[in-house]
Amino acid sequence: MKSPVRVYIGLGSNHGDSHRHLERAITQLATLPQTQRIVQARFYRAAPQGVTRRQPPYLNTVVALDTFLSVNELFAVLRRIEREHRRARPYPNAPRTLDLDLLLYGNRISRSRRITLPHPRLHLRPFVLIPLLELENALIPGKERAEKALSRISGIRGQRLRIRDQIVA
Ligand code: PH2
Ligand code: MG
Ligand code: MG
Repeated sequence: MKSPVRVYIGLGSNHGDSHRHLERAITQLATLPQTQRIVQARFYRAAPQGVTRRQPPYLNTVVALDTFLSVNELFAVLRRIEREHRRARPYPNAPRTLDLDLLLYGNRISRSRRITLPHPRLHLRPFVLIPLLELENALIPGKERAEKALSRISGIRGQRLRIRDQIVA
């Protein structure tokens, strides 16, 4: 019997009712076909990272799923859910109602034109690593475990502070 793949998805919102967008997206993910188990981390309020224009803070979390969906199927589903939340893309890194990033798909490494696995910036982002670590000290294939990645960047001034303002949902 084939076994499901453990995947991790990063969720972010900094436009509209972010709390509602994340809650609804998690319900949508939990009811996907061929998908078994969903575990969610708490919600974190985090300053936008790596953006050039001023924009509102993010609400971020991470969920884990066990799924039989392929990478391509899952990727298509994530884009569809974003569209259902009226996600617009007026310019790169614009504030968004919902961003769903495929972080890890089992231990898959992929550099196709559309999908890079693991997510190329996962190991540099405390707003991803901190909620991810609530679920598991996951191995970032080709790199190291999440805890190690976080310890590497937490020395960088301010990185940790920006995510300290935590909401327990
Ligand atoms: N997403 C980005 C850029 N910057 N900053 C935070 N705190 N959270 C995000 O989800 C985020 C970001 C691009 O997707
Ligand atoms: Mg993103
Ligand atoms: Mg994205």
